[in-house]
Amino acid sequence: MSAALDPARSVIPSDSDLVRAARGLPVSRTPVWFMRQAGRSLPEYRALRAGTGMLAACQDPDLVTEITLQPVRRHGVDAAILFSDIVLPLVVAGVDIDIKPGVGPVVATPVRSVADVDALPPLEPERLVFLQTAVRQLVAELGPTPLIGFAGAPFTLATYLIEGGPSKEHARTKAFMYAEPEAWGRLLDRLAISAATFLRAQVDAGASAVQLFDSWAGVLSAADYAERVLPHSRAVFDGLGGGRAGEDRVPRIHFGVGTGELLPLIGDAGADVVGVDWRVPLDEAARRVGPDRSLQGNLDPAVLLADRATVDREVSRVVQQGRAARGHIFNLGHGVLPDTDPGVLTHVVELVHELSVSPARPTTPAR
Ligand code: 1CP
Repeated sequence: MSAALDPARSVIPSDSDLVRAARGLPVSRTPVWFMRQAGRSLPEYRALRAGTGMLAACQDPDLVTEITLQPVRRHGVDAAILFSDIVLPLVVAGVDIDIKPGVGPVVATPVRSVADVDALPPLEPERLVFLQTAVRQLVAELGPTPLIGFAGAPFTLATYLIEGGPSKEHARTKAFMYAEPEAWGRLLDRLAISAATFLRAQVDAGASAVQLFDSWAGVLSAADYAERVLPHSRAVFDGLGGGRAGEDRVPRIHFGVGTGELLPLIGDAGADVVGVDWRVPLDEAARRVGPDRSLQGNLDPAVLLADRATVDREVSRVVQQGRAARGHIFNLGHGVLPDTDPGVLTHVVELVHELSVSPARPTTPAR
């Protein structure tokens, strides 16, 4: 049962287990949500999306609200994540991008020169009314359950713009980064401003936390990441404002795949929580990011396709290793795979909660 439906756990989102874990405060139990928890694995999502394109769905506040709520109702997760996509700020600004089913974002005119960079339209905050309407509706519906807003980090968005669509090696992106350092800097500057605008709109409308997805940053060496990418990701967090970590600003989560070598740097970019994939165990990740940041992760999504005993053993290992971190938000190491049985996700939520109940902060109020 979600906190929204369970009066014994009625708290406000800013004092929820998710927000508390992000700040390194004691929790009643380890909070859990799943990247890509809304979407392909849910039959109710497929029914609702039938006949509506992905980008149209993302800009319809009522559809966004309903799709975002589906996994909260079904699984009792400790957070909702706004149904949207990392390319949406570009689409709203007027860049010709389509999300092709089974493929992902496809860019009509890839960015390959300084002139292409300069031709990118800025994101006007006035165009985000639909987004703020969706966030407000969600906050009202969710009650004590926090809503996570999100945006794509400059590097990961640049891979789509430069490659023209999904790619594995991101070779063209790296070539552009090396060959055209000035245009690269200008492109990432612009993407940072647009990401900060997109996040700020969500926070202003009531989101309780934000996640910056730098999904593909793991293809970079630590030196290139530090010099050519990190300053732009930091600019997103700086642009979001809200002061130092603490009660006065919503927690920030920063996630990428294959970032084992980058974990200390990712922590330095300004987040309160570092998202970790399954390659690095959380106790080792805690050593790499240090004592000032919480961790999110890191069950291998493929484990959910295995037998129940394996699922239980791996969930328990992740919960256990997460205790080494300042705070732990249970998640997968990347998004839910489309073939995942939704029943297994519900089971994982229950199991994480069972394994992590803390006597220090009981789930029912003391008498
Ligand atoms: O429940 C949720 O997590 C919210 C939904 C969500 C999120 C957080 C969607 C819906 N997209 C995203 C972020 C996103 N989009 C990321 C970062 C997270 C990650 O690493 O998985 C990335 C890289 C994208 C880009 C993207 N959009 C891809 C990946 C393509 C590639 O390079 O491999 C795809 C397939 C999309 C389309 C998309 N986004 C979301 C959905 C439900 C879909 C499928 C749309 C459809 O065809 O129906």
